[in-house]
Amino acid sequence: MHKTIIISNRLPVQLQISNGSIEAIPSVGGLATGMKSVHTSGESLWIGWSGLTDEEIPEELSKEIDVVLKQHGAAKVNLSQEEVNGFYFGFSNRTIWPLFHYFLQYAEFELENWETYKKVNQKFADAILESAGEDDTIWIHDYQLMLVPKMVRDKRPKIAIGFFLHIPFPSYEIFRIMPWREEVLEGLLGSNLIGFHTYDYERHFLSSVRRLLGKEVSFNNIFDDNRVIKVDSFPMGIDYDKFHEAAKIHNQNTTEEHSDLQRRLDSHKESSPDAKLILSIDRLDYSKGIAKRLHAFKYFLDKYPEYKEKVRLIILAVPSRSNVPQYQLLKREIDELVGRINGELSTVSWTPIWYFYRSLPFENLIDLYTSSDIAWLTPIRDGMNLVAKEYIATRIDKSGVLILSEMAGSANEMNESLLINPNNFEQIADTLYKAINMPFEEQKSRNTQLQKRLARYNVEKWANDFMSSLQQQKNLEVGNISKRLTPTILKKILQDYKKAEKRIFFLDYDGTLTGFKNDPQKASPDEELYELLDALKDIPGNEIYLISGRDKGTFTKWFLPKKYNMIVEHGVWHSTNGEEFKMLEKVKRDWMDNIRPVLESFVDRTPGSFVEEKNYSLAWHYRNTDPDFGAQRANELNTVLTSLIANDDISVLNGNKVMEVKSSNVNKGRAAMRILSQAHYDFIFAIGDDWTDEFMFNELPEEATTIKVGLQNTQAKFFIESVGGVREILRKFIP
Ligand code: GDG
Repeated sequence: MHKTIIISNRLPVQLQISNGSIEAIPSVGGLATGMKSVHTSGESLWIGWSGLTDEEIPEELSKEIDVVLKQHGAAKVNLSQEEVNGFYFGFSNRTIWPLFHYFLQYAEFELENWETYKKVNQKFADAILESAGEDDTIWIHDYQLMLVPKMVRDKRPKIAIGFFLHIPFPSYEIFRIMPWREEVLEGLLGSNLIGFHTYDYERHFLSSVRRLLGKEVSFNNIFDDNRVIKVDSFPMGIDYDKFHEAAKIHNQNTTEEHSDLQRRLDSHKESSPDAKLILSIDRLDYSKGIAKRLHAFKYFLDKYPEYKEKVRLIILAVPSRSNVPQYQLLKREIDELVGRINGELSTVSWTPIWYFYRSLPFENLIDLYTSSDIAWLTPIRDGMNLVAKEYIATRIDKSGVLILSEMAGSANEMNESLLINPNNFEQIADTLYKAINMPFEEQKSRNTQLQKRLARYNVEKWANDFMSSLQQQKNLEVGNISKRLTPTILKKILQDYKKAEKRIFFLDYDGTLTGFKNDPQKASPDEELYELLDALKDIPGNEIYLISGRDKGTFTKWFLPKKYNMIVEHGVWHSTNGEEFKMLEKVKRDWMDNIRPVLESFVDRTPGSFVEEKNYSLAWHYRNTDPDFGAQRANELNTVLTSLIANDDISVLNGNKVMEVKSSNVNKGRAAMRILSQAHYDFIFAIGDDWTDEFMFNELPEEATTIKVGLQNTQAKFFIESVGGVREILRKFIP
């Protein structure tokens, strides 16, 4: 049976060892709940670190722990204290976390931590490889494991791998600061599907892939050497029913059934019925903006002093990563701030801030959500923020106001909340004022919409959406196999070739016989290519045509002495047997004087681009420009040219990082057909990589063998993934 392997830094169970016996207690976190539908026992395995270091696990218990974990469908990766320090507290939380949350000042770039991160990622990958079958599906989670997809892919080229990042992906300008940025991107590209919470993170990632790795990106697909990787956004939801039902039960509880915390909250309500409770819950993390929130609260009370004794702020800060110095400093800062504000403003009957620094049981979380009039969440940067969603889910009578930072991923889906910029104290103070005074009807109408959306796109739907998208992506590859040039298809082609008496080959040059160079003049043929073409050409019955958009001068220099047959400038000229080039088509060139200045104006405005002037066409090359900017300019140029040439007999070809303007009656298809019309061939073969070769694939007779190099849409019968495979195929035609 095929299984799903989920892999995350931590397991969805917590181990407790007491008096030599082991217990695994299921975690209540969002991820664990969300994955429940995916993680059904027997068909899935969850791999992660148990939370205990090698030093903390008595040797004699290690095997027993494995047995206990197995009962929960889990397996552990063993980490030493040193590994946890370098990998988790070090690289994950002192490099990636601050950088990806735009806290550059906290980001440390320690080579040693990076080395440990790599080593530990390999440990996770090895654990997957040990348990994974070829048809299993792997889902890797979060920033601690970004190198794992490639490490698994290298060993299992065909396996389905999905990756989801739970934190923001920063803009290219930030991401590129990291010394090991290429390795991290390459690591992620081992996946078939890469998911983010929001479109913005997706867009930032794609931009980094284009700029740093130079990969071709089309919409949300990345074309790697031989694979297409899909990138998409899947905003994570919550277990809506769990929170909603818990709140319902909570509201029906009698006073005797109330928790201690709820009793305190009740007595607060009784003593000051008009006072509003404002709640914030976060892990104690600088990205959550807790200190700023405290300053903003003070600012609000200074601006609207009439609310003194009429509001109370409850802050629940959950201890987190206390081994990292930055978090220790933050803890101190918040302790001091709370003390200062309370000291300054408290009265005999009023403490403005209730501050809890601990993790509370789930029931207490529900007590807080259901008792608070306002949830106030002001992260400075947050991948999603599930607390905002949980608060809304618990509002059974649809009362309550959510004030949410626009820097949280959840702000994208929670438009009906009051969105604020966490740095704008004036706006925050006014929004608090608005929230306190919001009529119930308005609260109800906002929360009705929010609840509907959260109930629909819950965490189960999120997980299922991701999994089905991953499956689709995988099937797409399988679907392509019918057109991929498989060894069996190639064998059949070779049989036809051997049987034939008169054979013709049309071979595109750039991107087919040779890879692309930044400077086209540098893509000159190598010895190996000459030898290959000579051997092919010398086989009786073979006619070889190089067919290219290049100018005749360059090909004269490179190939005329070799007496290769050539068609250049898309079909304007042709030469056979080392004779001078002759015109294959009569073409006009009077339009060039009008178009040249237009292209030149684009060169002036697009650094790195240049115009190539051929005898009968003009080409604007933008391979060396900034990829986003170049693509944008190409679009612009396309619009300009289309309007300019509307009545002319010329057309624009969009090639691979080049736009070429030429006479409409010239193309590789027409040229190839003219050659074919001069004799009868019983084996026709054409191979090429870009748009200009599509004319050829389209026009050649049905029986021709046409092969596209690359994974883009094509009219060719077959495709191969990359230029790397072309020569290997041609060599097969030489006995
Ligand atoms: C990362 C990203 C992204 C909190 N205190 C207690 C408690 N919680 C629970 C909440 C909520 C979860 O912890 C916190 O989730 P967040 O989404 O708010 O934040 P992170 O922990 O930073 O999570 C974040 C998330 O991954 C998912 O992709 O949204 O942006 O940073 O579920 O209810 N639970 C209990 N006691 C507490 O005291 N029981």
